[in-house]
Amino acid sequence: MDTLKEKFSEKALPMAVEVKNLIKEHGDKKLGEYTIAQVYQGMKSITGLVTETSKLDPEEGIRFRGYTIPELREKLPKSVNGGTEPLPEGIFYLMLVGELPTLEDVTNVANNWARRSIVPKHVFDTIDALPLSTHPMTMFSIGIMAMQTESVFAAAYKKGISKKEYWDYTYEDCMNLIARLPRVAAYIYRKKYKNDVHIEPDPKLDWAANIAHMMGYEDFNVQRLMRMYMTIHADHEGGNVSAHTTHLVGSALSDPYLSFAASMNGLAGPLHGLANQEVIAWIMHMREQLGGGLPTEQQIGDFIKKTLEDGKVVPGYGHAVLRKTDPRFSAQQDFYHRYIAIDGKKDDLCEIVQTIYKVAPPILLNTGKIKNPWPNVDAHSGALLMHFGITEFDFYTVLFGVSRALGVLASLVWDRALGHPIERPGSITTEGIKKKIAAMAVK
Ligand code: CMX
Repeated sequence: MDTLKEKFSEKALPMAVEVKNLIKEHGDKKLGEYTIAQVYQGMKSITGLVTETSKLDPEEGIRFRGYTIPELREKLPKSVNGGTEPLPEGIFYLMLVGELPTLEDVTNVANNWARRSIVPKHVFDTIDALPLSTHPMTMFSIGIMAMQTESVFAAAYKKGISKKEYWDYTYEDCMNLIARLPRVAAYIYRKKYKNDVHIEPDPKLDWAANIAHMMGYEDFNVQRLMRMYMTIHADHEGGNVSAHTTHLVGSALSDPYLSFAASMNGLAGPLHGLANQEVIAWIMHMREQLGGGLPTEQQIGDFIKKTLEDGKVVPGYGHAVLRKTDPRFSAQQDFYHRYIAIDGKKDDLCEIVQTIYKVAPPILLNTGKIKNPWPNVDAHSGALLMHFGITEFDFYTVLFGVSRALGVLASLVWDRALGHPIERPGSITTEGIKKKIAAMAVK
């Protein structure tokens, strides 16, 4: 058993007993109530899931095992080669076992993933069989599905295993998947945009730096960005579409490949992860309409109003839970000011992102219906990638997906360790709701 797995089992197995007892003793206590509006409108704020890895506060933003993003940027181990941003291996360790890792722990995770990172050839062949015009997220999801042949959980289940062993095989699948995703993502990138010329992983590089390397970017600042990007996108508690989908599909004991591919299909939606692509497309469209250059505050304001008038969403703004500026947006702003906007240098696109941040919130607030007028993670991420020459913005959600694997797969291992059963919420018809309203009126 590898050291991380051993550490996980030491934490999770006693907790599984604790949770069983907790349900036995306190299972009939109430956590909250919900309204008809919540049932119709996406179950917002209904606590219906247990997720150990992170918790989202509407005002403060995400905490990973109790730590905010600024705390993690300071406390998580960095690359010994002059790194200033956390290594994503560290946030995975933290999410999985609930303790801040040492540099040695992080190096062990990195070596563990490197050992598991070989992607079978038929996965590349499957991606190759798709038309080049296929969206990168579709290629990614299909690539993950093609890799399902490797599921040790599915193989063990077929042979027959005890429920007590589920977490063990799930752990193996999740570690293998995380180890292999960078190669699959980079393969899609190079196939689609770089004449199908591929770059082998560099065993000396960490997981995130290797993504940059295999995509063809060796600049230290790109490695730095990739480490931060992979850390801040990793998890956003359990109810978002990608996390919830992994949990839901996994609850049917579909193996981690099936569960994660399903979640990536959700991340590919424009109201979720695809918003990072949409933000850049929207800004490009605005600049095109204005004949290029840096748009003024007035012009940006007018374009936002026009977007709303046309019945479209302003991408990168709003959130189902957050009610303040997303700390993941602030971390990226900080990255821009710390590493790019220095010595009088500026980046046009990043500057436009800052101006939108100034102009958009009052306009969105003024609609009277948008609950959160502040930017989310996707409002900034594309501009940073564009700055470093990664201009193929329909690829951006794949990077989000690689990062999201860290959180949702750590959660999936917990789901199996705690023995969470199949998910099956009840539903009601509108007729049923009307009857309930009528019954309430009589009382
Ligand atoms: N632009 C225009 N209208 C918006 C809006 C935005 N950025 N955000 C919310 N609204 C609208 C909703 O569409 C809804 O309109 P209707 O009543 O006509 O249906 C109304 O305001 C109320 O919505 P809400 O309760 O404030 O927001 P929701 O929880 O329903 O939706 C989200 C949240 C993120 C889907 C929404 O804010 C949105 O569409 N934002 C733009 C897309 C985006 O950036 N998504 C990325 C989110 C982060 C991520 O998952 O990666």
